[in-house]
Amino acid sequence: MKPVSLIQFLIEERRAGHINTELSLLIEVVARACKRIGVATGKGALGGVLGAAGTDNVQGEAQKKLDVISNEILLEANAWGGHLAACASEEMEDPQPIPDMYPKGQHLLLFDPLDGSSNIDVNISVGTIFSVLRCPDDVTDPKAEHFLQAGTTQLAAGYVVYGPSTLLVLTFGHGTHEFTLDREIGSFTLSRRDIRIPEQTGEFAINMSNQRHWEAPMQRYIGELLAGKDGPRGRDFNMRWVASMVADVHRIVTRGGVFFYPLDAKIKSKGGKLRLMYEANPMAFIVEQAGGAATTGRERIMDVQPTGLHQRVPVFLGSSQEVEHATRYHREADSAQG
Ligand code: AFP
Repeated sequence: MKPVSLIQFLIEERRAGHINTELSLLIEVVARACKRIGVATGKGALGGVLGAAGTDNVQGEAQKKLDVISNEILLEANAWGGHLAACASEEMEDPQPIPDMYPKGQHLLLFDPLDGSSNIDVNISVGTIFSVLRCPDDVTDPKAEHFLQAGTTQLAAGYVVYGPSTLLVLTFGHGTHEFTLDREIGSFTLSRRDIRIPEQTGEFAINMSNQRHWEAPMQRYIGELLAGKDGPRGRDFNMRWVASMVADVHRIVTRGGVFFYPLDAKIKSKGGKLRLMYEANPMAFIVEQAGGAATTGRERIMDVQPTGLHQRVPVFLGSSQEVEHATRYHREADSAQG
C-alpha cells in the first residue's frame, strides 16, 4: 500500500466532512512545530538545550530550558496563520492572544509543550499534548473563561512522542490514528489507522511511591493487582512507569494497559496531579476514540465542567475493563460513606 502522509490524511478528513480547512491548517502547523521541538530535543547536550531554565512556570514548577523553547516554538508557529483565536499553555498563566497584526480564526488551542520534561536530562521519551476547542461565536478576544469547555466539546486532540521514533497520535472524534515521522523526508506518515485498545489488560502504570498517601479504594484496587495469582484477581499483573504521560499512554495505545494518577493526601488540595485542559482531556479523547475509557475515578473525564485553565484532576485511563473496575471501587466507597 502507498504511504499516506499527514497532509493527504487531512485532505481525506476534510472531504469526509470531519474537519474544516482551518482545523486542517491548525493541525499542519502544530505538526510542523512539533517536528522543530523534536529536532531541538534530539540535539540534547550538543544543542545546549538540557538543564534548568532558572524560572518557574505558573504552577510553581521549575522550568527546563526545553519547556521554554517548546512553548515558544508552538506560540510562534501558531500566531500568524489566521487559524486561531488564542492559545493557552501549561507554561503560561493566561491565554496568549493572537497579535493584532494577524487575522484571527475560530479555534482555541491548548497545549502542554513538553510533557515529562523531568525526563529530558536522562534521555527518556518526552512529548507534546494538545487539545483544540471552538472559540465561542460572539467572542473576539478570548479570555481564560472561554477555554473552560468540557472535554466532550473538543474538536481535535493529539500528542507527539519524542522517542526512538517521533510519533503523532491524533483524533478528530472519528477514531484514533498514528503517524510516524519519516526523518529522511521530514513527513509524518500514517502508521496505524483506527487504533483499538484491548478491553482487558495485565499491565498497569502508577507511581507506587505514593501508595501510602492514596485513598482506600485505590489501595484496595492496586493491592489486589499486586496479590497476583494468589489474590482475588487470580492472575499476575505487570507494572510499568515511565513518568512521561505521553510515553505511558502511548504504550497503552499500542498494546493495552491502564494508567493511574489518583488523588492522594499530598495533592488532595490541588485536586490531582495532571492538568484537565491540556493533559487529561486530550488523552481521554484519544483513548476513548480508540475504544478505551478515561475517568477521574468517579466520573468520565470529558464530562468534567472545567472551573480553571490550570485545574488538576485524578486520571484513570486505558483498557476499559480495568478503568471501570478501579472506578467502581471508588464509587462503592463513596456510596458506603453516604
Ligand atoms: P513533568 O512534565 O514535570 O516531568 O511532569 C510529568 C507528569 O505531569 C506526567 O507526564 C507524568 O505522568 C507525571 O507527571 C509523573 O509524575 P511523578 O513525578 O509522580 O512520577
